[in-house]
Amino acid sequence: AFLENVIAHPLFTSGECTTRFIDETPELFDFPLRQDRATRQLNFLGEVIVNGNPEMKGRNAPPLPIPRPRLPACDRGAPIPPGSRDRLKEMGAEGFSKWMRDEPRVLLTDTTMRDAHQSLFATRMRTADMLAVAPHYARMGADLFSLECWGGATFDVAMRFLKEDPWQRLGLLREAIPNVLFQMLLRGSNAVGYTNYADNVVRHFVQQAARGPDGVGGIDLFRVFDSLNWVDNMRVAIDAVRDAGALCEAVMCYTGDLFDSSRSKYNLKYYVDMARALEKAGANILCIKDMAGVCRPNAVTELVRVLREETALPLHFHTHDTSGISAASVLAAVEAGVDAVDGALDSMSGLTSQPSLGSIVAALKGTARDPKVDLRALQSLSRYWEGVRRQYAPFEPDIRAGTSEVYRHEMPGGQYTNLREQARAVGIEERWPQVADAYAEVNLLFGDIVKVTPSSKVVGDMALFMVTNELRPQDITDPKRDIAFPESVVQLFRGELGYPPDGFPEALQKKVLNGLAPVVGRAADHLPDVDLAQAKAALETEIGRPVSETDLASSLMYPKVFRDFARHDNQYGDVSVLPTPAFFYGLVEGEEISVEIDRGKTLVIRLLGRSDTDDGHVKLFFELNGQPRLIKVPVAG
Ligand code: 3PY
Ligand code: ZN
Repeated sequence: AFLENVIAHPLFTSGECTTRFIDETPELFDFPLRQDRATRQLNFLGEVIVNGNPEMKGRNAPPLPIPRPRLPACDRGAPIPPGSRDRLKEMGAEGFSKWMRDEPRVLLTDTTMRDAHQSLFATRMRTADMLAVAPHYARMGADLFSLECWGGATFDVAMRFLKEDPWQRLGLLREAIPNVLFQMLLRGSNAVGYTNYADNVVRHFVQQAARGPDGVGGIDLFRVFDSLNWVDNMRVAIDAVRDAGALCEAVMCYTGDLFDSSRSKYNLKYYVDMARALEKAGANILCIKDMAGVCRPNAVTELVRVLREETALPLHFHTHDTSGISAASVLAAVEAGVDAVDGALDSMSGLTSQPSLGSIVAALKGTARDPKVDLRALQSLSRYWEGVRRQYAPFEPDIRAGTSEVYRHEMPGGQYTNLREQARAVGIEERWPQVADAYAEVNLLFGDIVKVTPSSKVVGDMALFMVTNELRPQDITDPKRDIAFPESVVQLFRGELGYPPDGFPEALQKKVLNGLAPVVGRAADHLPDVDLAQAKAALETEIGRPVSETDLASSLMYPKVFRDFARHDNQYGDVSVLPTPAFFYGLVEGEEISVEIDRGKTLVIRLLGRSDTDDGHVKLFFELNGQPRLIKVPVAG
């Protein structure tokens, strides 16, 4: 236990400990009476088997057992070919950016491990499923431009629902895939949260993300956006990314319709001005982020053509397939000269996710922009994801086809499944079409704003509020009608997320704020820097263990979620190593799983049977590495 404490201590891991480390670090001698790791894993499994994973409340488990996803054939020990990350190391961010612009091939990003599952099954994909295939990616996907595998909603969902450490995911993936760029989605001053953070918290977060846990290496390409397209709210993040030596991809969120003269706010000039401002702010790459999937082929053609003329930066196009025809826009963007595009591997594509990467590759074969990647390799990776996706069936909404309605409601693909979740949680899932209509109405009430996390969450909150309270737009604007607006709406109109370039509609702002003063300038300008050393010390005292810089970053982003996660981790240990069906659905009698709790240390667990007791417990009979083990689980009230 002493050695474990030493190894886990942040001073030791940072390499900054001196010979006085042991004398001056009394907590090294704290040996809490903790159950061993195997028992804690069995306790967790016991809880899930008897009481269910809390995440499964109200959902039906798929028929069990679920067949194990089949990994593609690949020599996991073969040398790893050089990839885009090696190129970045060689050229530096600026040289890399020039290389991108001059490259005739269109470059491909695979979003499977971030946006695709965020958009298809509420961000629930677990580390274990990513890690299993990571060595294959390093060898079979080495031609890819980048893997979007972190950030966005994955950060809080990992801790909140999956009870795993997002930093650990990043570090383990990094170790397995040293050659391809890792890309994350960063919400500017909102970092990976839903509100502005103090500038030094954002800087600290970016530093940690670029370094990775224990300095193993982390994110190489940060896609930075602001939920109201407000460049001033992106500068701190942009500077931090550049200071870290990583690639800074700055985003223009695409909204509305470039060619709709009745809605001229988001016209070509709007994007050109923004692109110029981002280039000046220090971007290495520009992203057209079509988060809802409403950027029509003619619009993207014009944008790419003009933006490539007006700036010296390479362009990256991101879209969602909610309409069912987003590949037309991707192909149009490629034809117009876009430098990189996003897609998801076939089995994780379509619907609210990205268009199919494999089909994009096939469609461009033999053209001047042929991406020249190994399509067969991508297809076999996709077959693995198909098996993985089956495990998450209860988290998929019942959407079977593309829908042209997206052009009206403009809901981001990454929000769609989450908002449906929220609707389900408040018991109005069957009124979903009304929620979608209300979403479009709220957008107009709010002055036709950019809708992307977190502004989209506010629009979603308001839409749910209107549907549950049977409110129409005229009720909202009626000066004589009192409305208790949701907290997030008040925050938005106060400017806590920033402001759209033309502000919010004045009359509604006045009504929502009800006498509250709006924030002047950037909200983050009013947030004092956090004393990081003090916050860390306080956290260590509170949770009774040494905390790392990445723990600190998690706690600064999500204080309560992090503490709940730390408590869970203390009680049950690292449950990210459990196979996904066992984590969500428990084990069926006779089922056996093997769980690698540490490198080279594997537990073989089999559920032999169960019996109910008359004192409100269930006895579970396990076999652990061949030895019988009994676990008594209280039945939850
Ligand atoms: C996120 O911020 O999580 C998004 O996916 C925005 O598109
Ligand atoms: Zn997206």
